[in-house]
Amino acid sequence: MNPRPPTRILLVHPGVSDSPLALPYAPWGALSLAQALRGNGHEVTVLDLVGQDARKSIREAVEDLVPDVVGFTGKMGVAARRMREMIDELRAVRPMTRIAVGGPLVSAFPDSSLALWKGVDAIFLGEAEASFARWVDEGCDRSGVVEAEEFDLDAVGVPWQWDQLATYVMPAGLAPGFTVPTLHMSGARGCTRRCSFCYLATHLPRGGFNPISAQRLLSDLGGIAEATGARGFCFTDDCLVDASRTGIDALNAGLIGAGTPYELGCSIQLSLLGDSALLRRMYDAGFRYLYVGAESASAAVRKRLGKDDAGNRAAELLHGATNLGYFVQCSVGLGWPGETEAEANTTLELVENVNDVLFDTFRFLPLPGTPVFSQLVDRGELHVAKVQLPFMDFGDNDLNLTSMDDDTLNHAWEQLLRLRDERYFALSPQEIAAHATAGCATQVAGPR
Ligand code: B12
Ligand code: SF4
Repeated sequence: MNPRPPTRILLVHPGVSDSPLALPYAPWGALSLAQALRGNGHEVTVLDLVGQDARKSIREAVEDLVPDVVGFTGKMGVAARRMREMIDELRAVRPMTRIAVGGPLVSAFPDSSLALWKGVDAIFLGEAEASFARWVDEGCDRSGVVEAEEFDLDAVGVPWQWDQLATYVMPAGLAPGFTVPTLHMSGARGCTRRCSFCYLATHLPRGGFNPISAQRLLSDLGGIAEATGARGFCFTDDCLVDASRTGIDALNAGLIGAGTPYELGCSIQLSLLGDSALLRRMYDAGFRYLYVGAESASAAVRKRLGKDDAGNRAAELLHGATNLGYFVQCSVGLGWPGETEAEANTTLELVENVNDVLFDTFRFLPLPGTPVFSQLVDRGELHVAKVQLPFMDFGDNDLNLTSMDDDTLNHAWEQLLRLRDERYFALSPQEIAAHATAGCATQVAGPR
């Protein structure tokens, strides 16, 4: 038991957008920390300030709650800029408040002397339920970089005990592939694979995989359904279907045993679409939506990225899943290191020829902390100023790391956007409305 008096903690998700329309993904990281901290007797408030005026909203929040500690979730791009504005405002109005930041932005920029962390007392690497709780219990005195510690996720599960959660449930029919009110969430941390461009491996202690058990997940889905009315659940993790399949097998069995009470969706690896027994079993358990981070249809590009060897069969695999009754969404990118025109064309052909799948598109930007990023820097092929990088949004940049000249790459990119938009506008008005509303929550349109 913590011997100190309870600490008043405000956890803030600054939001990935200046628009309130980007609401539909709950601040799960902050909610998970809050559950762990409450277990130690602290008073915790979680606020998602997405779309609100950054300076005004944080000023009002601290005037209202008077916290001892404010913790921010750090993410890249617009989210990083919003976080900076909030920290500057907070330092101006309440200079004595302890400020902590965690989240993917810290794992990508783990140097506490960077201007990015000016005014911040401590930055937390990776999963922070255990390390942040310890920091608070010890009086919030430690400064600088705080390492992650192992934590059994079943201790908090899916942290749904939050009075705002129902506002993140999409009404029936609005989330692509779902016919019931649907909530997007995370059921695991990290990944069992090791793609060379992916940031996730740097985010977990020792680069691991940390799932919530199927038993705990099932119990939390029941709690969420009762509390919010959600009957659809979409898992955004790349690894709900992990390499060992232990978790998904147990989840399927539990769902079928419970009479298949929900519609479900998840991300899945391209090659796994070839396992029709797995897909049928998932369908029987209630899965209806699959998100495939294909990245490229070129087998050679995929090999360089450490992906599986399914590139040549991408069209066949995607069709296979839609034929089984799934709504399939697939993300592809251009601009991969060393990518040739022929390799880019393979991806364009996939998008042109596969008509029953919705495609997300992005233009690759390497993530700090990944093998690809280090290789490019070592070879002198990447010269992005480190101070700017945290504030850049992935997916839309003019970096050229390919073997193509700028005109060829730009032309390929325009073609990809045209193909994507043609598909998009071929949808019915209802489907467009659904996709536009659901867009930012159903996809991680970028390097994952
Ligand atoms: C859902 C999701 C989205 C959704 C919703 C995002 C939103 N509204 O915040 C959408 C689709 C909008 C999205 C967009 C993007 N995303 Co995204 N997304 C995810 C995903 C799949 C799940 C996030 C999640 O809920 N995790 C589970 C929660 C519980 O974990 P967590 O938030 O990390 O929290 C833990 C720690 O980070 C830490 N922590 C968090 N907050 C705090 C606060 C304090 C004070 C402390 C101490 C600790 C702490 O402790 C928490 C508990 O352990 C992750 C991958 C992943 N599995 O994490 C990628 C991920 C976060 N996204 C990523 C990227 C690249 C993007 C995009 C940039 C892609 C693009 N092309 O534009 C955009 C931009 C948005 C942005 N600025 O972040 C990268 C982040 C890379 C980076 N270094 O920042 C990730 C890690 C994917 C990857 N493998 O690379 N994303
Ligand atoms: S890109 Fe996806 S599959 Fe590859 S390591 Fe990252 S999360 Fe795992």
